Order: sequence, then structure tokens, then C-alpha cells
Amino acid sequence: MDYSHVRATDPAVADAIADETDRQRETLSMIASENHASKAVVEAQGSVLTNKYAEGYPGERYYAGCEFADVVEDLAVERARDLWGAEHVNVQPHSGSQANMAVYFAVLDPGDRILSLELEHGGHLSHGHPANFAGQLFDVEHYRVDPETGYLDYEGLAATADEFDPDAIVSGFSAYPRRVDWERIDAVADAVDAYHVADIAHITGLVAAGVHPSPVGVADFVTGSTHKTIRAGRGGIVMCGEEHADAVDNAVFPGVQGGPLMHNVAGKAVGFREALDPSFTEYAEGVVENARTLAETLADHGLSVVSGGTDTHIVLVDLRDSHPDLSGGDAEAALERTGIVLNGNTVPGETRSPFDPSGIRAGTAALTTRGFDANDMETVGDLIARVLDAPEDAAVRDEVSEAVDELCAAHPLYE
Ligand code: DSN
Repeated sequence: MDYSHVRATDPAVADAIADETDRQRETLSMIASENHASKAVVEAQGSVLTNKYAEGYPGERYYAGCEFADVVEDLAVERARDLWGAEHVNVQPHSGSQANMAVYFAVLDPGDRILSLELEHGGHLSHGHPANFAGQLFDVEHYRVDPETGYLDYEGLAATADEFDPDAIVSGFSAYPRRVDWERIDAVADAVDAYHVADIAHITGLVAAGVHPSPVGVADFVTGSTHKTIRAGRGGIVMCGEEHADAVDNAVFPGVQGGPLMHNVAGKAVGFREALDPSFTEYAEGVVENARTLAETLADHGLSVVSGGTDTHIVLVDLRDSHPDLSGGDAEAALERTGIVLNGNTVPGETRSPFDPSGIRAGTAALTTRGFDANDMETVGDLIARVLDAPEDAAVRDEVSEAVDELCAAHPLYE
């Protein structure tokens, strides 16, 4: 990618972009919410569409000169419909959190009740954490995973819903590795007369490719982000039935946002087109196979994989049994020193703190984009286990760094 104009104008920023490009090339990106967008997506996001204000929707904008913004947004919407089969799609949310905010504002009033998965069990800030707008504006109660199995406790969810009588139930998670039974959660929502909001931010790509069941047509609203497993331009998306279309559109604009980020909408359109190619199904299958291999390899090394494995791109490891003195934060730091980039993460039944939790979370979306296969993932799992067993050992660090360099060289990025 050519950043010659940035370099001529602002060498400090050009250097940071070049350094970040090298960092992505020379490390293993295993943060489960990240991916490597194609050059085409990056180019579209860096386009002159950033200059355009286009408040409103295609054909009904508040400003003049929106004819090409309309083309881009129509394409993004049409392709999203093809990918996920939704009746109505809004591609303007700036992020997954904004998408959730728009849905809440479309059908809830401040003070209404939301039932969602607790953050340390795999939920998300925007599902009602007290530090987030959702926790501040709404009355929030949580359901949990079964601490023994790591699987969603659907019966507990139903019992809490009966007691709490929520106005909305949020499903969809940011650190839950297993397949979600959307119908079962929807039945609970129906029984208590609550809206069902399924936030598929992490698994948008897996759902689009059919390797994870879809909540579209099951839940009342499906929200997500567009840059994780679906690998399109950065931002959010809302999908719903026609009956909620106006409420959602009005909530996104003018409810919670002003002008859409049209360069990001263009990145979404381009990424969605890429995801409609049959090769994307192969990619998504590879993502899940790689995550399974990683989970098995880590388990073979004696690590405790939450729920015993994965059905998605996420592998969540509880370090407390195998490495009681190693926190997730220290594990993250030790791995980063070798070029393996993932995050410390809370785990069900957390006994440390969100700032220095007891687990690590790894994802396989970005490495699969680079062409990593199951054999590579076995190697990566071996390397992670080596570092966790000797986080302060300089010789281990050097050897693992060298192996990471070799893996990166074998799978070049952004050439
Ligand atoms: N930060 C994202 C994640 O890592 O799951 C979600 O917003």
C-alpha cells in the first residue's frame, strides 16, 4: 500500500502507519475481534468518500451531491441482504456498540429492563455493563454460563427471565466459543414478551458462510460489527424485519448518529462483495477448523480450555488450574514479547479482575486470512504453551520469537 502523500505531508504519521503495517506482518494477530482486511477494503475506506456528508438514506438525503454515496450504500445494503438474508438492513452504525444503541433506542425507553450475558461470562460492555451507556440508561440483569461446562445455561436464562420480566433479551457474545441456540433464547423472549436482540459481532462471517446457525429471521433484531470474521470495512450493522425498519433507521439517524461514515460504508460494501465469493465459505470453515486445532493442542498441553473446545473462531483458556500464579495480563505480555498477540480475558467464575483477569482469549480469523492451516495452528498452540510454561525465560522467548518470524515469513501479508 502506498502512503506517499501521508509521508510527504506528515512523516510522523507515515512512520506510525509503516510501523503498524510491519507489526501486523511480523506478529501473529490472534485478538479474536481482529482480522486483516483486504487491500481493496482498506483502499475503499481511505477514499474521498470521507469528505461527503450524507445524512439520511439513499434517495432521501438532507444534503445535495449524494448520488455516489447512494450507490455505495445501496450496494452495501443489497450485499448484506444477500449474505445474511435479512428483510431490512442498516449499514450506517459506526460500530457494533452504536448498532446496539440504535436498537435499544428503537424499541426501549430509559429505565426498561435488559437481560444479557454477564461480561465475565462472555458478554459485552454494550449489553449493559455499568460503565457503559447501556448499564447507565437501562435496568440490567444477567444470565450466565454453567460454571461446570462453560456452556450457556439456557435453563438459568429462562428462570431469570421469568423472575426479571425483561423488555429485551440480548444474546450474542464476545467471548463465548460455542454454538448458540437462537431458537431456544427466542422462545424465552417470546414467553416473557421481550424483544430478542442477537448481537453477532464476533461471528458475522461464520453466520454469513453458514458455518454457524443464523439468528436472522429468529431474533427480532440482529446487530453486529463488520470488520471481525466478516472482514469488511470497519463499523456496525443492524438487521431486522420490515416491521421494525423505520424505527431502526430513525434510531440510527437522527437518533444516535449524524452523518454516516461513507468511506466505511464503502469498505463494508467491498468486504461484503468479497464475502459473497464462494471462497469465503472455505475461509470460514478454515477459521473454525483452525480454532478447533488450537483448542485441542492447548488442551493436550494441559491447559484448561473453557467449555472443552470451540465451535467458532474463539478459544478461551482459564489459566487457574494449569498456571495458578500466571494472570491473563502477564500471559498476554509474555506472549506479546514473542510476537504472539492476543488478550488477557475474564473467564466464567472470575476470581481476579477485568484489568488482570484469569484467562486468555485467542481467535483464528486473522491467521486464517494469512493462510494458516491446521498444521500451522498446531505449531502456534505448541508455541503458546511453551511461553505460558516459562513466561520469564529469555531462551524460550528467543526461540519462540524465531519460530513466529518463520511462520510470518511463510504467510506474507500486505505485500
Ligand atoms: N473489543 C471487541 C472484542 O475484542 O471483543 C468487542 O468490542
